[in-house]
Amino acid sequence: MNRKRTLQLMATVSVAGAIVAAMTVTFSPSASAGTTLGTSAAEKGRYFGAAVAAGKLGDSTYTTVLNREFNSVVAENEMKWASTEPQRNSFNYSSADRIVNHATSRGMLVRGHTLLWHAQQPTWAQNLSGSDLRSAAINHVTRVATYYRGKIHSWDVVNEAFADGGGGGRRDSNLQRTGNDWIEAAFRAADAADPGARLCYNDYNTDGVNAKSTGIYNMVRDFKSRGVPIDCVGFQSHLGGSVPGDYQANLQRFADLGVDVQITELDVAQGSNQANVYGTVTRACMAVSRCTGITTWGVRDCDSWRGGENPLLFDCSGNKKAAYTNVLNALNAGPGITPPPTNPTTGPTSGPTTGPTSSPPDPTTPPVGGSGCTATVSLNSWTGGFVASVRVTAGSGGTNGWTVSVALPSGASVTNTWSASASGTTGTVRFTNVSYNGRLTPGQVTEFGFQGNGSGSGMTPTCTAS
Ligand code: 9MR
Repeated sequence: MNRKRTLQLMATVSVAGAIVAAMTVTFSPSASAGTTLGTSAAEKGRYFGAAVAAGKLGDSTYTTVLNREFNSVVAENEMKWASTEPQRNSFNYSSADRIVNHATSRGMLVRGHTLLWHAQQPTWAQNLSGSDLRSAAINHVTRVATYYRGKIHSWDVVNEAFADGGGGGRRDSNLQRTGNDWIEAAFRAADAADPGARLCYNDYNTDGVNAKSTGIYNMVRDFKSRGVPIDCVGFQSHLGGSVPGDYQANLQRFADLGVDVQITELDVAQGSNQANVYGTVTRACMAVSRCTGITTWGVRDCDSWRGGENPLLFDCSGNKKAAYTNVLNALNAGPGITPPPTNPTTGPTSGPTTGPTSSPPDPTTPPVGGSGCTATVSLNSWTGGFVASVRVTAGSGGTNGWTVSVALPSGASVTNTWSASASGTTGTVRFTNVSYNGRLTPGQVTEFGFQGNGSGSGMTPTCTAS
C-alpha cells in the first residue's frame, strides 16, 4: 500500500515520449499557463484524460485532438470483463493493448476500467452464481490486474455496485448475491496483483451528498477502518444542465476519509449551461487537493455514448467548444498540488517486485546465503475459495533465493499463483521465488500470492532461504 502509484506527470507531457515506464514527476509550480488540457492539468500535479475507443485510433481528426489535449486515457469498453475474458480463463487483451500502447508510447497515464461490474459480463459469467462465480470473478481481477501490472495508474476495481433511489444500499446483481464481501475481496485481489496501482470504487449519481453517495461513503469509511486496500473513489459525473450545490463538499468529504477522488466519466448535456457546468466541475476538483484528475467520457461530441446530446469538449470536427475554454481557464486558475516525493520503492513501476529486489547487493553487507527467512500469510476468504497473500522477509544474511512451504488444508487446492512458482496444487505446496524476487537484502520484504479453492484457514508457511 505504501508504494501506490502516485500521480506522476511531466508538465511537458506532450513531448515526454516514453516516460511512463518510470512515471517520473517534474512538478513545476512556477510554470506558465498551459495551452492544452493535459499540460495545464500537469502543471497543477493532475491529469486530464479521455475515454478512448480502440476502433477510432485510425481516425486522424480523433487522434490529433487526443494526442494534443489529453495526458491520460481510459478504455471506453475494451478492458471490461466481456472484452478481456470472453471465454472462461481465456484472455484477450488485443483491443485494450492498442489503447494502452497508444497512451504509454506518448507518455500518457492509463486508467483501468473496469475489473468487476454487473454489466458487460461475458455470457459464461452471467450464467454462474455462488462460489463458482466468486472464484471466477477473483480470478478475473487477479489475471487482468497482473497482466497490466505496472501500466495502470488507477483501476476501477468495482463499478456501479450501489443502487439508485433512497436506500443507500447495494444494487442487486449476480456478484452481490455471492456475498456482501465481494467488493472487498476484489480490492484485496487487485492489491495483491498490482500493489502499485491506485484502486478505485467508481459510480454515477454520486455528484452531491445523497443517499447513494452516502452509502458509498460509509463503505469507504468501513474499508479504511479495516485496512481494505482502497485508494480512491471515482465520480462519473454524467451531468445535465446543473451541478449539485454540494458537489465540491461531497468530493471533500470522501477526500477527508483518506482516499483520492477522481472525476472519471465527465460529460454534460449540451444546452445553455454546458460551459458553466464544465467550469464548475473543474473548479471543484481543483479546490480539493486530493482530486487528482478529470476524465471526459469521449473526445468529440460524435464519439459520445450520449447520442445527440453533444456532451463533450470538442465538436465532431475537433474544434474546441466554449466548455473547453472554461475548463482550460479553471485548470490554469486552480491551485497546484505537489505530488508526494518519489519513494524509491515506487520507482520503475513496470517491475513486478514489491521492492528493489533485483538491485545489486550493498558492498558493505556480507555475502548472503543460508541465513534464513520468514513468511507470513494473510487470507481473503469466501465460501469455497480464498486468496492468500504471503510476505517473505529475509533474515540477517539476506537471500539469493527462497522457498515457502505451505501445507494446504484437506480439500483445498491452488488454482493460480503470482510472483512465485508452485510445485503442485494440493497437499504441501512449495512456492519458490521467480527470477526477479529471489535476491533480498537483509530484512527486505517481497510478496507473492495464490488463489485457491476450498478453505485456506490455518495455513502456517515456513520459509527456507538459499
Ligand atoms: O460508453 C460505453 C458504451 O459504449 C457502452 O455501450 C456502455 C455499455 O454499458 O458502457 C458505456 O460506458 C459506461 C461505463 O462503462 C460505466 N459508466 C457509464 C458509462 C456510460 O454508459
